[in-house]
Amino acid sequence: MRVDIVTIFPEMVRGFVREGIVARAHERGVVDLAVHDLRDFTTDRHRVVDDAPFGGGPGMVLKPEPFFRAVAHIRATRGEPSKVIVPGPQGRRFTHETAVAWSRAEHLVLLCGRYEGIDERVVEALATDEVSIGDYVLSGGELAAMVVADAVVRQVPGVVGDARSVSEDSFARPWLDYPHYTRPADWEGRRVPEVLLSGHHGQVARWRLRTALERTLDRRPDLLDGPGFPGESLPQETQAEVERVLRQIRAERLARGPERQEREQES
Ligand code: JD8
Repeated sequence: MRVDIVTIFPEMVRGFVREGIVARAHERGVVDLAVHDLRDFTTDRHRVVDDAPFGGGPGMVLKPEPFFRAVAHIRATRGEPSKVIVPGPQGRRFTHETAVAWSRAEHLVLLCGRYEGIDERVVEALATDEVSIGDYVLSGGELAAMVVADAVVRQVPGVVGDARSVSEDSFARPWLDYPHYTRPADWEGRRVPEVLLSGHHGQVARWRLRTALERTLDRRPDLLDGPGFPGESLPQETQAEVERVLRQIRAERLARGPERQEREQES
């Protein structure tokens, strides 16, 4: 897979490319990620990339020409992109499903905005997709582009060493992960749950499913009544087990009473 990121802050993105998952994918020859400085595609002496918005108002807007020249350069030197993605708060939500779908693409281009954003004609003429990574305000598209690249690249076969780590990722399942522990078994009096030291794989699996579902009920109940639940791709017996454990947790909580539950959640 090829990935090209166009930005006015190439050094910000290069750090991400040098470390972690994308670097590993690059070493393994699975992903080829290139960062392009938008200023290299200006034609004026001062390399100006922004201008005041038509219609007035605060801030600056990124000019169209450098983006058109950058994408033409990428087409000529790196081939026709499968997708040209513009991260922005006006985009459709980027989700795990999007990451999985885009991991099958041959060539992704990500265009990063700054200031008030990018001239809309760039989005109209060049973008295949406009995506937002979440409901909070970032100062530019770079962090969002890196989030998208990271999430997509780790779905490409051969990037994450142990394929189980990918298929067992939370959001690959429609509930949250269970808590993790490593040595020592006692850290200043804080003990690892006894069942994890027991060597009983069946008990460990049941404990993990139960704590995962308890956390999900507490922190992300929306995941459990969403349309993605209990998940079409899960084996039937897993689905049935999940439903059974959920009913059990809910029944226990009802029996315990709501006041006690609130106190327990605080501690
Ligand atoms: C791209 C410029 C900043 C946007 C004025 C401050 C994505 N989930 C997300 N939150 N924010 C962004 C995002 C923000 C961006 C740009 C992405 C380019 N800004 C602007 C308009 C209003 N500010 C994002 N994906």
